[in-house]
Amino acid sequence: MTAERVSGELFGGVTFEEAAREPLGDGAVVLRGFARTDRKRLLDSVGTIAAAAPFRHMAVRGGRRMSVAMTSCGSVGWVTDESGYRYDPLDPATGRPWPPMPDLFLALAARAALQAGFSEYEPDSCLLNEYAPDARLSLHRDADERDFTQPIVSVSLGIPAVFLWGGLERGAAPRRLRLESGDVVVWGGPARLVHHGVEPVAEGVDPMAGPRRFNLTFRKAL
Ligand code: MD3
Ligand code: FE
Repeated sequence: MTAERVSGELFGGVTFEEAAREPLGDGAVVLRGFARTDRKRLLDSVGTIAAAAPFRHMAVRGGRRMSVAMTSCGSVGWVTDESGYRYDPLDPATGRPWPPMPDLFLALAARAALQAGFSEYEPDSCLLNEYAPDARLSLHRDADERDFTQPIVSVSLGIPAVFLWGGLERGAAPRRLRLESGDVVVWGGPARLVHHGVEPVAEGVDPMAGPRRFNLTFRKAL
């Protein structure tokens, strides 16, 4: 296979990137393996970001700490504490601005959004989630952003997880979807405010990431 084809050149009228598109439902598209060839460089960037803005288990209102550890990069980062959720230009753990968004992150997110029909996607924040085995994310909506016309792009890295995709209303039985290292999902339009979550992650070891799952979610927060 030629390098041109691998990077997505026209091939029988259809690019490899287009061929990997799997519609999941109204407004949601799975791009299987879209970030596979970038896994190593993405994980290296996660390490660089975490060295400046460490992963931490944040407290939610009520005081419980999340099983998922989080950090951010970009001009703002998502934080939660006793006073609620917000996007903050400073990392409360260090008092410094969040690390800049790597060019690789921006380029990948824009390329994935384009595949789902969103041109000129310019996220200003990327939330990095770290899951050890047993960590989970209960059903929720991402509604702290200002502009719901902008999609969210998510990149899975490391050990697999079962993603839960609910309806627009709370209480709808969620669909289950296995996400593996290098899978990318774009959520926009009618899917932008669906309830979603992650089942407790099973034990496992990924050759590049070790016994962990990372998820990058790109957001246009401001
Ligand atoms: C569907 N993260 O950080 S990414 C989150 O795997 C979050 O770490 C999960 O949900 C994770 O908020 C899931 C997939 C995802 C992200 C945002 C969405 C799905 C979404 C926003 C709207 C609808
Ligand atoms: Fe979410």
